Parts: sequence; structure tokens; C-alpha cells
Amino acid sequence: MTRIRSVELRVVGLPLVRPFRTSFGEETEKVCILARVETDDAWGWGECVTGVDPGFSEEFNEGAWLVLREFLVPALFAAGDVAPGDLEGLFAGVRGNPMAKATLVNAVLDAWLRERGESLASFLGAERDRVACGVSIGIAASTDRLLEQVDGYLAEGYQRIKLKIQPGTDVERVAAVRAANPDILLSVDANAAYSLEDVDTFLALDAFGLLMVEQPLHHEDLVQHATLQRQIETDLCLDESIRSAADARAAIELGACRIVNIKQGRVGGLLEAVRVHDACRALGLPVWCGGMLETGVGRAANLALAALPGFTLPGDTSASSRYFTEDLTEPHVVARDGTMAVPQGPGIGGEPHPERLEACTLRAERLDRP
Ligand code: NPG
Repeated sequence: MTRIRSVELRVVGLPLVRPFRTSFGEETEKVCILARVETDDAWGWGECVTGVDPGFSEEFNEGAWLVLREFLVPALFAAGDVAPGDLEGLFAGVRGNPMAKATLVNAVLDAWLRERGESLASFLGAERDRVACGVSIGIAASTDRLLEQVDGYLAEGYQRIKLKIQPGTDVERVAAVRAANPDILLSVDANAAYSLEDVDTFLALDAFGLLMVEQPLHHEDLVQHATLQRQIETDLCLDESIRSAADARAAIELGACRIVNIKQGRVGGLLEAVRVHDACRALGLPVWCGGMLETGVGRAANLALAALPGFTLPGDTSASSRYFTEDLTEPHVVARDGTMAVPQGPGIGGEPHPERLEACTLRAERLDRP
């Protein structure tokens, strides 16, 4: 049990090394909320995966800030002593908002582990100390630019290339990347930009030996994903559609996917992420660790999660340098063999450099236990 004395919320902004374009928009700067909780003996960090706009999910930074400040932090203060596993119950009165909830679940877990001197990886049940890394490439301005980027990331060692696609910028791009790289692990991610009327596009993509097609259809439509999965050979993977272990079980039972992307921030935090992992593993589905352009804080949590045994496919656990010239934390580095070290220190095994954090802070507010 631990007692949370204060919660500091911050909005930070870091320029991206190159704009990141998906079917739902373009980002040139990473702007996110960080929470730092303080207990009597330690402190812990959580990163919120919401973005500036409600494009990827309903949640977004300003909304998550309010949910944290007005509802979740007061619920935490009202509770007295807590264990990390209590938070989901404390937050049950707030419907949805898994990304806001994950911020505090992860921060309290980090503090609790730091008090005990235990690493997050060990607590979650990690079975390896390095994880296989893939990289996600935004929609490029041209096929030539895309091919250059693919070459660059392969030279850095990445073990899997994922291409963002949208209607009209899909089959021809995939064909070009596959022709230039016949043997690589290659996948595509549509971020829900297609409908069942586009089945011909997916039948055409079957020709390229893709590892998976990620989230082709609307995030709320598992039945349509199941229909599409029956019509094509390539494995479907779900991301936006999976917000809990219950969602994962439903999707698998319906035949809506054969692979699951686990983003701890999307499912309400690290504890539910482990339950998604366990559910998929019990039903024989491979999972991999997604990414939301996290700073080093969220990236450290992702790396610990990706070290669990069911994570058998390379994740979007890319190096800090893929996104930022300078991260908030010590950078996470991809080795030439395309693997990255799982942090081994207490909790998430690192934290923001104070000066760098101050330089990136756009707004901060400290909330004290009344
Ligand atoms: O490596 O962190 C990463 C990014 C991987 O493509 C990636 N993330 O749709 O999965 C996604 C996408 C994303 C980025 C989603 C930012 C939402 C925000």
C-alpha cells in the first residue's frame, strides 16, 4: 500500500524529427500530458497517450487533462492508501477514458515499484531483456521518398517495416516497397480508413505476403472485420478496436482478427495490457506492442511490456531518435540487430532529465492531497 501525496500534471511539447502522417492527420510536434505522483517514499511517472486532436480516439489532451484534474486525481486522493491494483476500481465511476486512466495507473505503479526497488519488467513477468523492434512509417510525399525511408530504417536494423496507408495511397506503395525488399517483414496500418466496399484493395494486398493488415475498418465494427477476415488471406490485426481484454476476447471469438496490437495506454494502463496479453495467449494469438509516438517515459513502459512471452512479433518500439532529436529521458537506442534493451532499474527504470523537462513544459499544475 502507498499513499499519494501529490500529483503534478504537465503538458510537454517536443518537435518531431520528421512530420508523421496517418490516415487521420499529420503531426509535426509531440504534445502530451505527463503525470508525476509523489508518495511518502518515492515518486512515479505516467505518460498519457492522447494527442492534440480526438483523431485516433475520442480522447485528446485537453479532455484528458480535465478528466485527470476533475475526476481521477480527486478519486485517488479520496481513497487513502492504495495499491496499484486498486486504481481501476477507484476509477470505475468514470466511464471510458482509458488513456487518462492509464496515466495514473502507470504512475502509481511506477512509484510503488520504486519504493520496492523492483523493475516494471520483472513485476509484469518479462521473460527477456531485449525486445525486437519494428518501425512505423507515415504516409510519405511520394513513393521514392517512402523507399528512401524504408532503406534508412532497414540499415538501422529494424526487423519489421509498417507502412501507413489510406485509400488511394496503398497498393502501389506496398508493391514498390515489396519489389525492392522481397524478404522483409512488412505490414500496413490503415487506422480505420476503409470500408467493406474496399475489399478489392485488400484482395490486391494479399499478393504481397504481408505480415498483417492493421485496423482496416471502423474501430467499433468487429463484425465487419470478421467478414473481411473471411474474404482475405492476410491476417488482420486490431488496434483501435481493442480497448480491454474483454474486447480482445470478443474480437477473437468473432474471428475479427488473428493478431492483436497492444498499446497499454489505449487499454487503460499496464495492468489491463497484461490481461489483454494473457487473453490472447490463452486463445493462441500472437501480440505485439504498439506505440503512440511516446517520449522516453511511455517508451520505457512499452519496452517492459513487450518483454512478456506472448509478444512474439516485433513492436513499434522504435528508438527515441526515430522521433526526437533529444528525448526527455536518456534515449532508448536500437542496436544493429534491431533489438532494444528493456530497462532494468526500479519502476520504469528512468525518468525525465529535469532541465530538459522544464525546457519542454508548456503548462504544469500541482495537485496536493487535501
Ligand atoms: O512507433 O510510437 C510509434 C508510432 C507507431 O504508427 C504508430 N502509431 O496508429 O498506431 C498508430 C500510430 C499512432 C501514432 C497512433 C500516434 C496515435 C498517435
